[in-house]
Amino acid sequence: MSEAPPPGALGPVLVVIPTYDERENLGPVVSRLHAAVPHADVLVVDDASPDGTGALADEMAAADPRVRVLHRTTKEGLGAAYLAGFALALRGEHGVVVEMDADGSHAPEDLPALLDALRDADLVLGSRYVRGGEVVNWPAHRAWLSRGGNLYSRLALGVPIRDLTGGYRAFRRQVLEELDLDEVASQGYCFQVDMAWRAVQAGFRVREVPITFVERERGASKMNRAIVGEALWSVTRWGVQRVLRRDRVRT
Ligand SMILES: Nc1nc2c(ncn2[C@@H]2O[C@H](COP(=O)(O)OP(=O)(O)OP(=O)(O)O)[C@@H](O)[C@H]2O)c(=O)[nH]1
Ligand SMILES: [Mg+2]
Repeated sequence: MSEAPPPGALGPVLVVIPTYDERENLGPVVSRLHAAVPHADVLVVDDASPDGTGALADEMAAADPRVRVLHRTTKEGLGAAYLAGFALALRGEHGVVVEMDADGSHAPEDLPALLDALRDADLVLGSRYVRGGEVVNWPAHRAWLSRGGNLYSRLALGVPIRDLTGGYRAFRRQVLEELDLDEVASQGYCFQVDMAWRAVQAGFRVREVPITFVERERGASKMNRAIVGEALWSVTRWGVQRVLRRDRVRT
């Protein structure tokens, strides 16, 4: 990792990028990231991708001190990959930890705006569904699934957040230190709702900034029915718990 002290009072920035079969995408996304935010360190978390993304990441790390790789032996989902990345991040000195997909959907060019918003927030969510946010090239069924999932999550949890399921985020280190990450069991995209919900409940300041989300051009999606089912079940459970807690306080 680079040793130079970065600008900004929040401290060095670590961008965690989970990868599973992203060989064609990882190089371009990290180049774009370093063009946009040159001081950002990168932690690639690869789950033994069959296409050799892990080996490519090792080559990138050998050539660039800002890049590190965490190799995991089995594919355990996005949530587990991020949790492993966060645990490693917290052993280091970074003051800001960013979540970013490897497939180019999260434009590295939007990262300065996320980091800027973190000055007066604890968690910044890149949002497709606030004014100025956008989704490009999504088929109708993906758009409806995402809109419906977000509407359901917002109503069930009672939070005024438009994009709870997005995965482009910047955390102040303190958020990851204070949340009980050992308790987070969500594996797929439900992980994103889980983390935002925990941050809100813990009283952290959560802010949304608009992003332009572009559907991947290369490689395959890892989205599947099990991931959607997990999210639906978990959000429903959290929503019911919230209502029961509220009723208990009233009586
Ligand atoms: N390490 C690891 N990374 C994963 C796993 N599942 C997904 N990812 C990565 O997480 C990011 C998001 O996954 P995507 O497949 O792009 O999911 P998505 O954005 O909902 O789907 P698309 O819109 O089709 O791209 C990508 O960088 C994936 O490579 C996993 O089990 N382990
Ligand atoms: Mg994607």
